[in-house]
Amino acid sequence: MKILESVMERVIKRDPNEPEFHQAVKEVLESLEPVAEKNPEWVKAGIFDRIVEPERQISFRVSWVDDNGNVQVNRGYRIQFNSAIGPYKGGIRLHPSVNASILKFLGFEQILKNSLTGLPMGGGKGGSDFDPKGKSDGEVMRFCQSFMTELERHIGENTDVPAGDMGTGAREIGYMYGQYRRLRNDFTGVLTGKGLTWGGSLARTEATGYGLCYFMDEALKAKGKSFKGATVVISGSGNVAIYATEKVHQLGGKVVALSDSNGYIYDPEGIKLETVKKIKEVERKRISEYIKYHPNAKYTEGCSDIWTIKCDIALPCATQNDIDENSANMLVKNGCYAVGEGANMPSTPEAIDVFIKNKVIFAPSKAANAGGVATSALEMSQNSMRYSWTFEEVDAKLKDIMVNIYKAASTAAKEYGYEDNLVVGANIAGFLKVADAMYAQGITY
Ligand code: NDP
Ligand code: 2IT
Repeated sequence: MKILESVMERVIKRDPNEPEFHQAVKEVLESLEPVAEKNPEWVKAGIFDRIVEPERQISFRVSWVDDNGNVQVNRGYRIQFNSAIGPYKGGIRLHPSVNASILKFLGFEQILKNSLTGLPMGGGKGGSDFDPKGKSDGEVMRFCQSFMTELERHIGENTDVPAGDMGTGAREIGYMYGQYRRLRNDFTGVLTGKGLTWGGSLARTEATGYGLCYFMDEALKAKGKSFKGATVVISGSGNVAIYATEKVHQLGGKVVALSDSNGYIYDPEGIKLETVKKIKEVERKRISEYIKYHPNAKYTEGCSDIWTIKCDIALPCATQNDIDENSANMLVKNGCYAVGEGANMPSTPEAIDVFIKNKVIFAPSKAANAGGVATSALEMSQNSMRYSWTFEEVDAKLKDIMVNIYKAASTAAKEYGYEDNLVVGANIAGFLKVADAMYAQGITY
C-alpha cells in the first residue's frame, strides 16, 4: 500500500462532506508519494498528517443591517492552516458558495503556493457566504465592518495577513482596513491590496494576471513557443482575468473571449480591454454589456461552452472546477497546446489527466497564480520599511519570482522522475521547504 493513502483516508473520515478539500489534498498527496519514500523521518514525525489539518479554524457570525433596515446574518471564516515558514497569508473570498470545504481547499493550496514564492509566508484563507453582487456601497461597508470587528482579534502583521480574492477587491479591503485601524488604533500592514495612498503596493492590482503570463511565457519558451500571435481564451472577467488579458496583449497574443457567471463574450477581433474595465471595474455590470459597445462581438448565455472556442492557449481565471474532462477534450481537439491556471483549481482532476496525457503545457494554479500573493509579500516588505518601490521595481521583482517558480517546479519534476509534469513539480517544490521547517521545529501544532 502506498504510504500516503492512509493519510487521505483519515482526511475523508474526519470531514466526509468536504469534496473540494479532498480534491486538493488528494492531488498533493499523490505527488508527494516519492517524497515520503525518500524521507521516512518525515512520515514518523507525522508531517503528512499534520500538514492536512489546519492549525486553527475560526468561524463566526457576521450580522449587519441592509438598506431596508432588515438584519442580515452571514457566516465568516478564517482558516489558519500553516505558519511553519511565516505568518498566515491568504485572501478573503466573499461569495455565496463559500463554506468550510472551499476555504480549506484554498488555505491548503496557499501553504504550498506561498512556499513556492520563496518569501516567508504561511498559508491561510478566509471569507464569508456574503454576496457583494447587487449590494449598495453602504451595505458592503456595514458587512465589512462587522466582519472585521470579529476578525481583528485573530490577525496581525506578524500573525495573519489577509488580502483580496473573489468578491474582495479594493473597495472591500478599504472598508476592512478602516475598521481594523479604528479598532486597534494602529497603522500597520495587516491587509494587502491596500490603496496606494495608504500603504498599498504599485502593481499589486495587476500582479496575479501579469504573474500568470510571466509564468506561461517561461513555460512556453521552454517548448519553443510564445504568446506572440497566439489566440487566447480566458474565463472570468474579474481582477485576474482583466490583468491577464492586458499582459497577453502586451506580449503579442490576442484574447478573444472572457466570461462571468452568466455567460461569455467572443470577439474574434480581440477583446477591447478598456470596455471591459469600464463595465467591470467602474460600473460593476455584467459582461453581456460588452456587445452594446462592440456589436461584432457575440454574447452566449451560460459559461462552460467558452472552452469550445478554438484557441492556442487557455487561461481559466474564474473559479474552481471550471474545466471538466469534456471541456479539456474539446480544447485539445481544437489544438490548444497550453493551459495556465489563473484561478485556484479551475481544472478537475480528470481534465488535468487529459492535458498531461496529451502533452499540453499545463501550469497548475499554485505555481502559475502565485504572483498575487508574492506581490502581497512585497507590499508587506514595503510597509515594514515604510517605503515604496516604483511600479517598474515591483514588476521586475514579480517577473523574477515567477521565473524562479517555473524553474523550481520544472527542476523538482525532473529530479523526481516526472519531467514536464509541473503539477508534481510544484507540489514537491512547495512542500519540501514547509516540511523541512515543520520537522526542525518539532511536534508543536
Ligand atoms: P473576482 O471576484 O474579481 O472575479 C471573479 C470572476 O469569475 C468574475 O468575473 C466572476 O463572475 C467569475 N465567476 C465566478 N464564478 C463563476 C462561475 N461559476 N462560472 C464562471 N465565472 C465565474 O475574483 P478574482 O479575479 O480575484 O479571482 C478569480 C480566481 O483567481 C479565483 O479562483 C481566485 O481564488 C483566484 N486568485 C485570485 C488572486 C487575486 O489576487 N485576486 C490571486 C490568486 C488567485 P461574476 O461576476 O458573475 O461572479
Ligand atoms: O489565492 C490567492 O493567492 C489570493 N487570493 C491572493 C492572496 C494574497 O494574500 O495576496
